Amino acid sequence: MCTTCGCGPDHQQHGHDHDHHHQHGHQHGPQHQHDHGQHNLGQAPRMKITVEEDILAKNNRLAAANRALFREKQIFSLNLVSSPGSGKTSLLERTLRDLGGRLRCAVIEGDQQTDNDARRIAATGVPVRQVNTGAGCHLDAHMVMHASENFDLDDLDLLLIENVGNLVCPAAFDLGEDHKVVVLSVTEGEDKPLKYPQMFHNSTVMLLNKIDLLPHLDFDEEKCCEFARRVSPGITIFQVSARSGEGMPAWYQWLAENIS
Ligand SMILES: Nc1nc2c(ncn2[C@@H]2O[C@H](COP(=O)(O)OP(=O)(O)O)[C@@H](O)[C@H]2O)c(=O)[nH]1
Ligand SMILES: [Mg+2]
Repeated sequence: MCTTCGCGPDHQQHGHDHDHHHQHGHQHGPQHQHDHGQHNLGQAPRMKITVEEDILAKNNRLAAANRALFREKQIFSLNLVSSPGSGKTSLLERTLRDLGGRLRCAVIEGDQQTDNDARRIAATGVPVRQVNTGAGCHLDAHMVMHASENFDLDDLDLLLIENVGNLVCPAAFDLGEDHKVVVLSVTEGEDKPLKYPQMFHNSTVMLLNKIDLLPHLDFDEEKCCEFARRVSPGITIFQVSARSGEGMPAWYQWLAENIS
């Protein structure tokens, strides 16, 4: 069971090597800090914290191994995070169709069930691997490690990872990516950066998608960007439409500047 979010048995399937020598001195994410604040409530929360630290500490070790491998192979890697339906797959499809010829790309698709998104990506001609998390609400570093074994890493410039749609749990799990890219669509409301600050704080880029719909909404773009910068002062924001292509060249420029 993932004790970070209580989201199911999937971590046990991947082998939870409970190492009691590593129960202290872990890197503590914001989730831990929150739970540590509940120490004085009794025994049960303390036990939960220990298991949770083990899960995240193990994930961090595997993420560090992924990061080292991707760096060695000179692969730029991005972890796309968002609510379900904000347009992650649509943005990937458009990006791959527009840049595919110029960059060697591969995609890891994360969803609880189905290979729908992997099929959409495969139609662009780019190598793709679907990971189904079952009850799990996020990808972890172990899943990414195994999924990436399906690609020729010597023949890759850009690895794009689409996380499970969820603005909460994926924020806590480092996959070894260079950057998290949070996708927010204008139909979700401008207050989401304030409601889910961890995700926006941990992201380098925000893609504000579906701007083609703005004429039909009362979404306040300026406020949304101000909220995003309030929780993540250095965040780079691109306002885009995966449908019309508006704003996409600036995103491509950012990619080009960051890929070695
Ligand atoms: N109008 C509009 N619809 C979009 C845009 N991007 C995605 N969509 C639609 O939003 C829905 C969810 O998109 P999808 O890419 O599957 O989102 P994901 O769940 O984040 O991967 C689909 O019906 C898309 O056609 C956009 O820029 N504008
Ligand atoms: Mg998708």
